[in-house]
Amino acid sequence: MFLGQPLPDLDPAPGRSGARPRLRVVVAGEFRSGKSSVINAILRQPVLPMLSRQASRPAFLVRHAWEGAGAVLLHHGSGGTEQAAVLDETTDFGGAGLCEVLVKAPHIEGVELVELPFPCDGQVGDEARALMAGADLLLWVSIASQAWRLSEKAILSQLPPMRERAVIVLSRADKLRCASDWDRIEERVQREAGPHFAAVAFVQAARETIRAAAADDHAWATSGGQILADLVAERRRRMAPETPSLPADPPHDTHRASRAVAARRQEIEQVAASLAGLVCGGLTGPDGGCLAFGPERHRAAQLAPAIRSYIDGQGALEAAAGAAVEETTLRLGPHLLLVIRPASSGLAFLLLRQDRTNMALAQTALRRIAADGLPEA
Ligand SMILES: Nc1nc2c(ncn2[C@@H]2O[C@H](COP(=O)(O)OP(=O)(O)OP(=O)(O)O)[C@@H](O)[C@H]2O)c(=O)[nH]1
Ligand SMILES: [Mg+2]
Repeated sequence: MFLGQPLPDLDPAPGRSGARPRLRVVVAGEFRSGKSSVINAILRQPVLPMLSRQASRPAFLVRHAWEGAGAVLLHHGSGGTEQAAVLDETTDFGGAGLCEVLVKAPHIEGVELVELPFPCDGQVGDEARALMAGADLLLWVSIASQAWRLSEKAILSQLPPMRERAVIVLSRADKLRCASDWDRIEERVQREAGPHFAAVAFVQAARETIRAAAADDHAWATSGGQILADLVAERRRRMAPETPSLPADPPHDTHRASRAVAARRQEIEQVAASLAGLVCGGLTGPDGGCLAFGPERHRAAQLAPAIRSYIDGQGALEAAAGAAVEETTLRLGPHLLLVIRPASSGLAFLLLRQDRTNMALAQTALRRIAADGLPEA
């Protein structure tokens, strides 16, 4: 059996009682892949201890609470709950199936972060599969230097299709030797694990980085925790009942949309949804139409013609350099970045808020959007 104990209050269909449901983020991955560290990086504080030496440990559920922060509740399969004095490497979980931890972390309000314990023999049971499949967002953690092993593929292949709700998080990126290792690994994971995940993210969640992140925005960004926290918050906003719906498609798009374009839009929206910091994006077609996406997609329709004429002007540059322009990045004002790539059908672009964007993620997303192009309407 995968989990040593039954999990009280943690059923496959997350508890949705109360006025505002919580977004359930399930953090899963093989033994010692870095799950607890990813949660700590998101939280910006070292909440979960490293417990690899303990043969049996509960699942963890961490959530924000203004009152009672610091409480550690041990839930037993029998229905009983007791409070643990501390949460560290020495905590005796007493056979509890679920350890619920309350922390002061308002940036994850309305979210529960769940770590599933994976045993070292790699056996994954029905209960774990159901919890992963039922996640609002699955963060699958894999060690960057050896990411996406056959054993991981075997686990993910047993889940129902959930690509738009799943991100692969590559841990210990701080241990990679150089930037080209990041690119090489990202490309391979993108290629081999792409059918399972909407995005790839790197984390550098060494203990000292997480400790520094508590008071240092730069350290938080470096850890990779901030970008994941942004993604989580963005998903939470989308499920909140009071969240206004995305702006309607511009009439231009709606009239032109063939079934193929509609399907393509859905694919692109899934990629875009995992990009924190995205203002809007566009993919132009051979006939000059623009498939606009992102939270402020109406801005993309206005940007597209201006970008096209700007790129047209690069012909002389390409002729002089003897090489095609692969990607263009423009800084617009202090906070906005516009990244443009030629697409098979025209061009693809993303308008991004620089302070909230992981550029590696954004460039990968843009490459993917550009490569597939836009079908004819
Ligand atoms: N340098 C570095 N160390 C990391 C990183 N992520 C995890 N570690 C270390 O790797 C070890 C295992 O990390 P955990 O976060 O406990 O991994 P886990 O998947 O929760 O482990 P189990 O719950 O035991 O399966 C710890 O010593 C961490 O400090 C990282 O991004 N960088
Ligand atoms: Mg752990």
